[in-house]
Amino acid sequence: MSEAAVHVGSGKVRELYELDEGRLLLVASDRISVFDVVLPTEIPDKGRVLTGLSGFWFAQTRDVVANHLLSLRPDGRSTECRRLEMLPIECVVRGYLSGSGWKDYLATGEVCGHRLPAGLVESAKLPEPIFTPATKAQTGHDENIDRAAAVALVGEERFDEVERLSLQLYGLVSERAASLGIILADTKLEFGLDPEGRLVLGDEAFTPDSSRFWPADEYAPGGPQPSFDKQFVRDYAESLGWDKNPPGPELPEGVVAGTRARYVEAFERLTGIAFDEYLARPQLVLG
Ligand code: PZK
Repeated sequence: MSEAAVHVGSGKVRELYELDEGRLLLVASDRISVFDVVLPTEIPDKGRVLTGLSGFWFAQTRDVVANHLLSLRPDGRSTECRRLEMLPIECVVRGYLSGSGWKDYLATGEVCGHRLPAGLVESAKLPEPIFTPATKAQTGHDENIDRAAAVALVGEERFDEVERLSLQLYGLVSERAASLGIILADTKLEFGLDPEGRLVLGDEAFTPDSSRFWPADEYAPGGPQPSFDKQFVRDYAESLGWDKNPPGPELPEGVVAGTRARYVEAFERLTGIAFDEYLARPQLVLG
Protein backbone atom coordinates (compact mmCIF):
# COMPACT_ATOMS: atom_id res chain seq x y z
CA MET A 1 0.00 0.00 0.00
CA SER A 2 1.19 3.59 -0.65
CA GLU A 3 3.14 5.00 2.31
CA ALA A 4 0.87 8.00 2.86
CA ALA A 5 -2.42 6.07 3.15
CA VAL A 6 -4.30 6.97 6.33
CA HIS A 7 -6.77 4.50 7.77
CA VAL A 8 -10.22 6.13 7.92
CA GLY A 9 -12.68 3.28 8.46
CA SER A 10 -13.26 -0.39 9.22
CA GLY A 11 -16.11 -2.61 8.17
CA LYS A 12 -16.59 -6.19 9.33
CA VAL A 13 -14.43 -7.51 6.50
CA ARG A 14 -13.08 -4.40 4.73
CA GLU A 15 -10.81 -1.46 5.46
CA LEU A 16 -10.93 2.06 4.06
CA TYR A 17 -7.88 4.35 3.61
CA GLU A 18 -7.46 7.91 2.39
CA LEU A 19 -4.94 8.28 -0.45
CA ASP A 20 -5.37 12.06 -0.91
CA GLU A 21 -8.21 14.65 -0.68
CA GLY A 22 -10.07 13.17 -3.60
CA ARG A 23 -9.23 9.47 -3.49
CA LEU A 24 -9.83 6.51 -1.16
CA LEU A 25 -8.54 2.93 -1.11
CA LEU A 26 -11.05 0.18 -0.33
CA VAL A 27 -9.32 -3.05 0.76
CA ALA A 28 -11.25 -6.33 0.96
CA SER A 29 -9.82 -8.83 3.47
CA ASP A 30 -10.28 -12.60 3.41
CA ARG A 31 -12.39 -12.47 6.58
CA ILE A 32 -15.84 -14.05 6.48
CA SER A 33 -18.87 -13.37 8.66
CA VAL A 34 -21.74 -15.76 9.32
CA PHE A 35 -24.83 -14.90 11.32
CA ASP A 36 -23.22 -11.43 11.62
CA VAL A 37 -20.11 -12.73 13.42
CA VAL A 38 -16.61 -12.55 11.87
CA LEU A 39 -14.92 -15.95 12.19
CA PRO A 40 -11.32 -16.48 13.33
CA THR A 41 -10.55 -18.45 10.14
CA GLU A 42 -10.08 -16.69 6.78
CA ILE A 43 -11.11 -17.88 3.30
CA PRO A 44 -8.02 -17.47 1.08
CA ASP A 45 -8.66 -15.07 -1.84
CA LYS A 46 -12.20 -14.18 -0.74
CA GLY A 47 -11.28 -10.47 -0.77
CA ARG A 48 -9.86 -10.82 -4.29
CA VAL A 49 -13.01 -12.56 -5.53
CA LEU A 50 -15.23 -9.80 -4.15
CA THR A 51 -13.00 -6.99 -5.43
CA GLY A 52 -12.85 -8.56 -8.89
CA LEU A 53 -16.60 -9.16 -9.06
CA SER A 54 -17.38 -5.63 -7.92
CA GLY A 55 -14.96 -4.18 -10.48
CA PHE A 56 -16.52 -6.35 -13.18
CA TRP A 57 -20.04 -5.07 -12.38
CA PHE A 58 -18.87 -1.45 -12.18
CA ALA A 59 -17.49 -1.85 -15.70
CA GLN A 60 -20.62 -3.63 -16.97
CA THR A 61 -22.98 -0.97 -15.58
CA ARG A 62 -21.07 2.22 -16.37
CA ASP A 63 -23.54 3.16 -19.14
CA VAL A 64 -26.36 3.08 -16.56
CA VAL A 65 -24.63 5.18 -13.90
CA ALA A 66 -21.13 6.51 -13.21
CA ASN A 67 -19.23 4.76 -10.41
CA HIS A 68 -16.39 5.55 -8.02
CA LEU A 69 -13.87 3.01 -9.36
CA LEU A 70 -10.58 4.50 -10.58
CA SER A 71 -8.42 1.37 -10.70
CA LEU A 72 -7.77 -2.06 -9.23
CA ARG A 73 -4.39 -2.53 -7.59
CA PRO A 74 -2.12 -5.44 -8.64
CA ASP A 75 -2.85 -7.18 -5.30
CA GLY A 76 -6.39 -7.82 -6.64
CA ARG A 77 -8.04 -6.86 -3.34
CA SER A 78 -7.68 -3.07 -3.34
CA THR A 79 -9.86 -0.59 -5.23
CA GLU A 80 -8.72 2.98 -5.72
CA CYS A 81 -11.85 5.10 -5.85
CA ARG A 82 -13.12 8.66 -5.97
CA ARG A 83 -14.14 10.11 -2.66
CA LEU A 84 -17.86 10.90 -2.62
CA GLU A 85 -20.35 12.50 -0.28
CA MET A 86 -22.29 9.32 0.50
CA LEU A 87 -26.10 9.48 0.69
CA PRO A 88 -27.47 8.51 4.14
CA ILE A 89 -29.58 5.60 2.83
CA GLU A 90 -28.86 2.05 1.71
CA CYS A 91 -30.48 1.38 -1.67
CA VAL A 92 -31.84 -2.17 -1.53
CA VAL A 93 -33.65 -3.94 -4.37
CA ARG A 94 -35.52 -7.17 -3.72
CA GLY A 95 -36.75 -9.57 -6.38
CA TYR A 96 -37.47 -12.30 -3.81
CA LEU A 97 -38.84 -12.31 -0.27
CA SER A 98 -36.01 -13.03 2.18
CA GLY A 99 -34.29 -11.74 5.31
CA SER A 100 -35.79 -8.57 6.80
CA GLY A 101 -38.17 -8.27 3.83
CA TRP A 102 -39.73 -11.62 4.71
CA LYS A 103 -39.91 -10.65 8.42
CA ASP A 104 -41.62 -7.32 7.63
CA TYR A 105 -44.05 -9.00 5.21
CA LEU A 106 -45.05 -11.61 7.83
CA ALA A 107 -45.69 -8.86 10.38
CA THR A 108 -47.48 -6.29 8.16
CA GLY A 109 -48.08 -7.60 4.62
CA GLU A 110 -45.79 -4.80 3.42
CA VAL A 111 -42.10 -4.14 2.85
CA CYS A 112 -41.02 -0.47 3.07
CA GLY A 113 -44.57 0.64 2.21
CA HIS A 114 -44.92 -1.75 -0.76
CA ARG A 115 -48.16 -3.68 -0.17
CA LEU A 116 -47.56 -7.23 -1.44
CA PRO A 117 -50.03 -9.96 -2.47
CA ALA A 118 -51.37 -12.11 0.38
CA GLY A 119 -50.13 -15.67 0.79
CA LEU A 120 -46.50 -15.27 -0.31
CA VAL A 121 -44.10 -17.83 1.17
CA GLU A 122 -40.51 -17.28 2.34
CA SER A 123 -38.14 -16.81 -0.67
CA ALA A 124 -41.08 -16.31 -3.08
CA LYS A 125 -40.34 -14.43 -6.29
CA LEU A 126 -42.06 -11.04 -6.13
CA PRO A 127 -44.46 -9.97 -8.91
CA GLU A 128 -41.82 -7.34 -9.74
CA PRO A 129 -38.60 -6.14 -8.06
CA ILE A 130 -39.17 -3.51 -5.36
CA PHE A 131 -36.94 -0.71 -4.05
CA THR A 132 -36.68 -1.07 -0.25
CA PRO A 133 -34.37 1.59 1.23
CA ALA A 134 -32.88 1.37 4.71
CA THR A 135 -31.16 3.71 7.10
CA LYS A 136 -27.43 3.24 7.72
CA ALA A 137 -27.11 2.07 11.30
CA GLN A 138 -23.80 2.99 12.99
CA THR A 139 -24.15 -0.10 15.18
CA GLY A 140 -26.61 -2.96 14.89
CA HIS A 141 -28.88 -3.52 11.92
CA ASP A 142 -30.06 -1.17 9.19
CA GLU A 143 -33.72 -0.24 9.53
CA ASN A 144 -36.07 -0.60 6.56
CA ILE A 145 -37.86 2.68 5.76
CA ASP A 146 -40.67 3.73 3.46
CA ARG A 147 -40.57 6.28 0.65
CA ALA A 148 -41.56 9.20 2.90
CA ALA A 149 -38.78 8.48 5.42
CA ALA A 150 -36.20 8.11 2.64
CA VAL A 151 -37.41 11.34 0.95
CA ALA A 152 -36.94 13.12 4.27
CA LEU A 153 -33.28 12.01 4.24
CA VAL A 154 -32.29 12.64 0.59
CA GLY A 155 -35.07 14.73 -0.98
CA GLU A 156 -37.70 13.71 -3.51
CA GLU A 157 -35.65 14.25 -6.66
CA ARG A 158 -32.66 12.25 -5.37
CA PHE A 159 -34.97 9.51 -4.11
CA ASP A 160 -36.65 9.12 -7.50
CA GLU A 161 -33.25 9.04 -9.20
CA VAL A 162 -31.71 6.37 -6.93
CA GLU A 163 -34.88 4.27 -7.06
CA ARG A 164 -34.90 4.30 -10.87
CA LEU A 165 -31.15 3.57 -11.12
CA SER A 166 -31.23 0.83 -8.46
CA LEU A 167 -34.10 -0.99 -10.22
CA GLN A 168 -32.35 -0.63 -13.58
CA LEU A 169 -29.07 -2.02 -12.17
CA TYR A 170 -30.85 -4.92 -10.45
CA GLY A 171 -32.63 -5.74 -13.70
CA LEU A 172 -29.42 -5.80 -15.71
CA VAL A 173 -27.41 -7.92 -13.25
CA SER A 174 -30.24 -10.29 -12.23
CA GLU A 175 -30.94 -11.11 -15.88
CA ARG A 176 -27.31 -11.92 -16.55
CA ALA A 177 -27.06 -14.00 -13.35
CA ALA A 178 -30.29 -15.87 -14.20
CA SER A 179 -28.91 -16.79 -17.63
CA LEU A 180 -25.97 -18.39 -15.76
CA GLY A 181 -28.09 -20.36 -13.30
CA ILE A 182 -27.75 -17.94 -10.39
CA ILE A 183 -30.65 -16.10 -8.76
CA LEU A 184 -29.86 -12.57 -7.53
CA ALA A 185 -32.47 -12.51 -4.76
CA ASP A 186 -31.66 -9.01 -3.54
CA THR A 187 -28.86 -6.47 -3.46
CA LYS A 188 -27.70 -3.44 -1.51
CA LEU A 189 -26.24 -0.45 -3.36
CA GLU A 190 -24.71 2.76 -2.03
CA PHE A 191 -24.66 6.01 -3.96
CA GLY A 192 -22.82 9.25 -3.35
CA LEU A 193 -22.36 12.65 -4.94
CA ASP A 194 -19.19 13.76 -6.71
CA PRO A 195 -17.86 17.31 -6.17
CA GLU A 196 -20.11 18.51 -9.05
CA GLY A 197 -23.20 17.08 -7.35
CA ARG A 198 -23.63 14.20 -9.79
CA LEU A 199 -24.89 10.85 -8.55
CA VAL A 200 -22.21 8.11 -8.51
CA LEU A 201 -22.40 4.42 -7.52
CA GLY A 202 -19.92 3.67 -4.71
CA ASP A 203 -19.01 0.97 -2.20
CA GLU A 204 -19.00 -2.62 -3.56
CA ALA A 205 -21.59 -3.72 -6.09
CA PHE A 206 -23.20 -7.11 -6.73
CA THR A 207 -20.83 -9.16 -4.56
CA PRO A 208 -21.93 -12.08 -2.37
CA ASP A 209 -21.36 -9.82 0.67
CA SER A 210 -23.78 -7.15 -0.60
CA SER A 211 -26.29 -9.47 -2.29
CA ARG A 212 -28.04 -12.81 -1.86
CA PHE A 213 -26.97 -15.22 -4.61
CA TRP A 214 -28.87 -18.52 -4.76
CA PRO A 215 -28.15 -21.51 -7.02
CA ALA A 216 -31.19 -21.61 -9.36
CA ASP A 217 -31.21 -25.41 -9.62
CA GLU A 218 -31.84 -25.70 -5.86
CA TYR A 219 -34.49 -22.96 -5.63
CA ALA A 220 -37.44 -24.16 -3.54
CA PRO A 221 -39.66 -21.39 -2.17
CA GLY A 222 -41.36 -22.01 1.17
CA GLY A 223 -38.27 -21.69 3.38
CA PRO A 224 -34.79 -20.16 3.50
CA GLN A 225 -32.54 -20.89 0.49
CA PRO A 226 -28.97 -22.20 0.57
CA SER A 227 -26.50 -19.37 0.01
CA PHE A 228 -24.29 -19.79 -3.07
CA ASP A 229 -21.12 -18.95 -1.14
CA LYS A 230 -21.58 -19.36 2.63
CA GLN A 231 -23.74 -22.47 2.98
CA PHE A 232 -20.90 -24.86 3.96
CA VAL A 233 -19.86 -22.43 6.70
CA ARG A 234 -23.41 -21.96 8.00
CA ASP A 235 -24.09 -25.69 8.00
CA TYR A 236 -20.80 -26.43 9.78
CA ALA A 237 -21.34 -23.69 12.40
CA GLU A 238 -24.87 -24.92 13.10
CA SER A 239 -23.73 -28.57 13.29
CA LEU A 240 -21.54 -27.54 16.26
CA GLY A 241 -24.57 -26.21 18.11
CA TRP A 242 -22.90 -22.75 18.13
CA ASP A 243 -25.27 -20.16 19.64
CA LYS A 244 -24.31 -17.49 17.01
CA ASN A 245 -22.75 -15.22 19.64
CA PRO A 246 -19.06 -14.23 19.41
CA PRO A 247 -16.57 -15.73 19.25
CA GLY A 248 -17.41 -17.79 16.17
CA PRO A 249 -15.89 -21.21 15.58
CA GLU A 250 -12.65 -21.95 13.71
CA LEU A 251 -13.29 -23.69 10.38
CA PRO A 252 -11.76 -27.04 9.40
CA GLU A 253 -9.65 -27.28 6.23
CA GLY A 254 -12.40 -28.96 4.20
CA VAL A 255 -14.94 -26.25 4.92
CA VAL A 256 -12.36 -23.56 4.02
CA ALA A 257 -11.46 -25.30 0.73
CA GLY A 258 -15.10 -25.93 -0.21
CA THR A 259 -16.07 -22.33 0.54
CA ARG A 260 -13.12 -20.89 -1.38
CA ALA A 261 -14.14 -23.06 -4.35
CA ARG A 262 -17.70 -21.68 -4.20
CA TYR A 263 -16.44 -18.08 -4.24
CA VAL A 264 -14.17 -18.83 -7.19
CA GLU A 265 -17.03 -20.61 -8.99
CA ALA A 266 -19.30 -17.59 -8.52
CA PHE A 267 -16.57 -15.31 -9.88
CA GLU A 268 -15.92 -17.48 -12.94
CA ARG A 269 -19.58 -18.10 -13.77
CA LEU A 270 -20.61 -14.47 -13.45
CA THR A 271 -17.59 -12.90 -15.19
CA GLY A 272 -16.69 -15.62 -17.69
CA ILE A 273 -13.05 -14.99 -16.66
CA ALA A 274 -10.74 -17.64 -15.16
CA PHE A 275 -9.82 -16.64 -11.60
CA ASP A 276 -6.11 -17.34 -12.28
CA GLU A 277 -6.26 -14.79 -15.10
CA TYR A 278 -7.71 -12.25 -12.68
CA LEU A 279 -4.93 -12.90 -10.15
CA ALA A 280 -2.32 -12.37 -12.89
CA ARG A 281 -3.98 -9.19 -14.19
CA PRO A 282 -6.82 -7.74 -12.03
CA GLN A 283 -7.57 -4.92 -14.50
CA LEU A 284 -8.84 -7.62 -16.91
CA VAL A 285 -12.30 -7.50 -15.33
CA LEU A 286 -12.68 -3.85 -16.35
CA GLY A 287 -12.84 -4.90 -20.02
C1 PZK B 1 -17.33 5.18 2.13
N1 PZK B 1 -17.85 3.44 3.36
C2 PZK B 1 -18.18 2.08 3.79
C3 PZK B 1 -16.71 1.54 5.74
C4 PZK B 1 -15.04 0.05 4.20
C5 PZK B 1 -16.13 0.67 3.63
N2 PZK B 1 -16.22 6.43 -2.55
C6 PZK B 1 -16.46 6.71 -1.24
N3 PZK B 1 -16.40 8.00 -0.85
C7 PZK B 1 -16.63 8.31 0.43
N4 PZK B 1 -16.91 7.41 1.35
C8 PZK B 1 -17.00 6.10 1.05
C9 PZK B 1 -16.77 5.70 -0.29
C10 PZK B 1 -16.84 4.35 -0.72
N5 PZK B 1 -16.92 3.25 -1.01
C11 PZK B 1 -17.60 3.85 2.11
N6 PZK B 1 -17.75 4.45 4.17
C12 PZK B 1 -17.45 5.54 3.44
C13 PZK B 1 -16.98 1.42 4.39
C14 PZK B 1 -15.60 0.90 6.29
C15 PZK B 1 -14.77 0.13 5.51
F1 PZK B 1 -14.20 -0.66 3.44
